[in-house]
Amino acid sequence: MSKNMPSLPTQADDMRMQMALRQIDFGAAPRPVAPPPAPAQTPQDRLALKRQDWLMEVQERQRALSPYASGLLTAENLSGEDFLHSFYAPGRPVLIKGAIAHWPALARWTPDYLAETIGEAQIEYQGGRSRAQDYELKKDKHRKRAPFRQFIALARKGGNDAYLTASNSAANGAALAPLEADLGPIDAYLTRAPGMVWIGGEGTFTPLHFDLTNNLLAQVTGTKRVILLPPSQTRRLAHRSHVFSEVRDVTDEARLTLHPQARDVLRYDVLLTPGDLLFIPIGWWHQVRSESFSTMLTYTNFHWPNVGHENYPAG
Ligand SMILES: O=C(O)CCC(=O)C(=O)O
Repeated sequence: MSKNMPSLPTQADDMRMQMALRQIDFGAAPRPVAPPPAPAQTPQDRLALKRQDWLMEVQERQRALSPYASGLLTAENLSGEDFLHSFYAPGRPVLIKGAIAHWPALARWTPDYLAETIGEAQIEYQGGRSRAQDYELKKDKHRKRAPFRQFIALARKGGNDAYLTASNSAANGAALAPLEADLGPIDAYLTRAPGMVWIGGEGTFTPLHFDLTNNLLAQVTGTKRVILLPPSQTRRLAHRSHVFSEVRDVTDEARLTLHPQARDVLRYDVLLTPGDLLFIPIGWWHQVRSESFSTMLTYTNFHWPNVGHENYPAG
């Protein structure tokens, strides 16, 4: 596995042995996708949901007994097989240091280079964010267009107002295509489908939410602080609209005063630096703050099924 993980040198070997013992299950047909559960209507339904939350918390406490089963691991040179067995299939996050450090983009993607390369091409970004709290939930209201050079000038200023995010990627594919030459493949985990570009200044903030896919974040320029919380913490996070938490920011004292149950949540703080990959499994809560001008890509095109979004009970 990783030369950075001296406490777990035999995990992959153990895993291979266990898998070999279970080979008999490998040919089994995939299980059909269950229909979304009916909404809780009766007091018994609501009690059943509370019991589900209870079980998730008990299981989390049990996982904490072992570093093999819990915590946020950091890896280097993680093979596709080890990524699948130790992280992707169990739905466990991992920070993979330096995995894309060799990409030409790492040395090139400064604000000046980006502005020169994309120039006046029209792009879409998320704007007017500092006047709103719900800019992620109402992302369509915040779609703005501008020549790329103008957007970069906004991003250089810093703050949370302007951010080019994954939700703009469908509109920006052609305009940002020249940047693809600066990237490389991540063949161990992903197919060759393009990633979604994020560009923003110091201070962009993505509030607490989870995604409906497994995601791989690839940090190119600058640093980001990512806070990850396991799905077992959901009961404490005022999950009321779509995939968002009303807590918004577990580091903000004012929000914690409104939502005191979120004060002692189990969380993992990650500093994402250039060259790193961060795997965020489906359903894991996260919030992200840029500490500097930042560029990043996100990918969902894993070699393995990435399902769940198609039958999420959206409410
Ligand atoms: O980097 C960010 O600001 C947010 C990334 C994120 O939350 C995601 O990809 O789901």
